[in-house]
Amino acid sequence: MTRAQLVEQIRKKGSYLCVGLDPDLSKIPAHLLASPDPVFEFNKQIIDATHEYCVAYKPNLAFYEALGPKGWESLQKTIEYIPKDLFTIADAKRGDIGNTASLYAKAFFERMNFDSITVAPYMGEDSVKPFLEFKNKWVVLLVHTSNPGSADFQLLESKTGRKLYEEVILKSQQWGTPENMMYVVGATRADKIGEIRKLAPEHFFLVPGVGAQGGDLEEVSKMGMNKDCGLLVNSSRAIIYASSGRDFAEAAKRESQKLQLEMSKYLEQNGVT
Ligand code: NUP
Repeated sequence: MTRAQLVEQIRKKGSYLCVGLDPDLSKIPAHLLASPDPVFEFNKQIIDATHEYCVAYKPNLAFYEALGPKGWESLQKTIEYIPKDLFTIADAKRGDIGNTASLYAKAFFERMNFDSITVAPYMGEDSVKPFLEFKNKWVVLLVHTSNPGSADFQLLESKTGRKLYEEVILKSQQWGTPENMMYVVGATRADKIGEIRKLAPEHFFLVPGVGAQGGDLEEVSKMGMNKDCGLLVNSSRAIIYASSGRDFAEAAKRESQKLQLEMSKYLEQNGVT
């Protein structure tokens, strides 16, 4: 998907919501466990209930890999089921030497047809560039993550006086463009989002951490939005596990609609309509 297509979807739907598809067999409603593929059945019903209100889906690979070959099958079926006008993110956090990175790119962009993949920048340029060679596919680079441990390395100061995550943003802008690279910026440190926006005015940010991790949508939107919106705000557990009963899809619909309504207000306030 191109940047223009993504922006068009955001304007059309009045939403920059990304629904995280992190299905956990110990949490999905018990009545689904009897179906031949409970994970896919769960995702299918979540997608049916939420696709009007979101512009992206982000399956986190851990939840599928943990189930072995069957998990990969559920993931493949899920990605094929997602309507084609929605942006897809493989939250796989890959990163390796060049020839290996090329095969990771092939796996997620060609075999599974994801629009984008999360990549760790730690191994540097040659580990990221192979992902950028695919037309209309995106790298979502980890910059300032939402977890407490993000301070361990990301906030270290370099010789220049800048923090490591700032160096990542500046350096990576020599590799990719706002047309094929996004940055992961956690919602739990909304104060940082404004600073990061100054370093990367045009790039989209994938912002996880709203909902279960306590990030604030209003603050994230105020600090992070640019003229094309420039945000994809992810919520996983707060949507998909809004109810653990037979009404889980209805509850997910309610939660995603609530976020979409709030988002449409912020889009309007920022003139992104
Ligand atoms: O910084 C990050 N924080 C984060 O939570 C980068 C991520 N990719 N994630 C992922 O986003 C996390 O692994 C999970 O898949 C999702 C957040 O889920 P939830 O807290 O909304 O349930």
